[in-house]
Amino acid sequence: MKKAIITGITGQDGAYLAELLLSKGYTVYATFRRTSSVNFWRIEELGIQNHPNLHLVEYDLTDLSSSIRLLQSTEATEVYNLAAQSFVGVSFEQPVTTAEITGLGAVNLLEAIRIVNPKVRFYQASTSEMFGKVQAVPQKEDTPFYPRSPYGVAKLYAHWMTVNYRESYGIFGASGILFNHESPLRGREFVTRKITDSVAKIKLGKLDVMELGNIDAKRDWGFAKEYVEGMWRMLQADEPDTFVLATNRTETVRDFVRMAFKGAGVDVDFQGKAEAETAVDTATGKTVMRVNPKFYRPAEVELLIGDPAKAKAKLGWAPQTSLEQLCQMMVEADMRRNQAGFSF
Ligand code: NDP
Ligand code: GDR
Repeated sequence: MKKAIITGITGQDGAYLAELLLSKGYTVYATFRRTSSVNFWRIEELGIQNHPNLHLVEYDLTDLSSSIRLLQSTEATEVYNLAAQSFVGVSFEQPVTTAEITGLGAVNLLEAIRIVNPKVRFYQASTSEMFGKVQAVPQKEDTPFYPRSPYGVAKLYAHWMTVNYRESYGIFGASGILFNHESPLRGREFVTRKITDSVAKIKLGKLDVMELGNIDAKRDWGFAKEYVEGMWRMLQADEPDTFVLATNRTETVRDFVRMAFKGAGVDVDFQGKAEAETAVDTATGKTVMRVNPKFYRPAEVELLIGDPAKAKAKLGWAPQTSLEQLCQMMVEADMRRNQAGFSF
């Protein structure tokens, strides 16, 4: 029976990846941080919290000695490093913490692998945020990096350390450069889920208007459940490598707002420009979205669109779910939750 470590089980991808590995017969050691009230709502929603092969392990990525003990005690042969301070906006407020967790944290695990068992296969959750300021489109594995946030810079360090441990010590370090991937399990601070949750609240009369930042930003959004399959495939490959996972379609945040309202049966018109832009319900004339510059970032990634051709050719991976289907799935989940008084 294969044994895998997943760091970040309380996050979106950790939950989906645990579900996938358990379905493949793995024993999964899934790590969570000590907090005063740990929240396992995602694995509960997937119904895997009591799976006999799922072992929840208390662990902090910033602690080298516990990384070493984690490797020793589990004897896992695959490590998926999904833990991170992953919110770009917060990384501008907490650059040092972001560097320690998102950047150096990965090195703690790489060092633990080097010390305990260099044969362990390692997956690093890299990101399209490393491309940052547009150098070329669509972005692919050899596009130059130009990160635009402390988060992007920290992830770029972790990415290069993964490549360096691959080249220096022969460690099987795979780096997945994943573009934005969303789902009903997405955290509510990220824009897609903020939008679908707000749309549900507005539709149910629990909120008047949602406030957003830069709605001109363009993102390549895919479905998280399909992206964790790509992570697994990267660790089953013959050689460690770097792969882009993306849909090769890009839309603005504004388009996603329109799509989400449509999914709830509401047509909206956008009016005004920049900081004064609003979206108005065409049936009632009510303003349901307005821009608030407080959500602008000091530096923005304007356009992301990825080319997943290498992953398709070498891993047989391709996205299946359209953005319309994904958005509809999220709106419906948030309608159900808000009707039931669910608040995560
Ligand atoms: P989430 O923010 O949902 O989850 C992050 C996880 O990391 C949480 O379980 C969190 O725990 C944990 N974590 C944070 N700090 C520490 C720490 N010091 N020690 C141990 N665990 C910690 O992220 P996603 O699931 O969306 O993303 C997974 C990974 O993929 C992240 O590394 C992210 O940066 C990266 N990524 C995500 C993309 C996306 O679109 N979703 C795209 C590209 C990369 P807690 O709940 O306690 O905060
Ligand atoms: P991102 O995702 O920064 O791409 O990072 P996020 O959903 O936070 O932002 C996407 C775009 O929407 C704009 N935006 C807003 N964003 C948020 N969160 N809240 C708002 O109110 C809002 N209004 C406009 C942002 O400015 C941005 O342009 C995500 C994370 O999951 C990272 O961990 C991951 O690495 C990348 O995706 C790929």
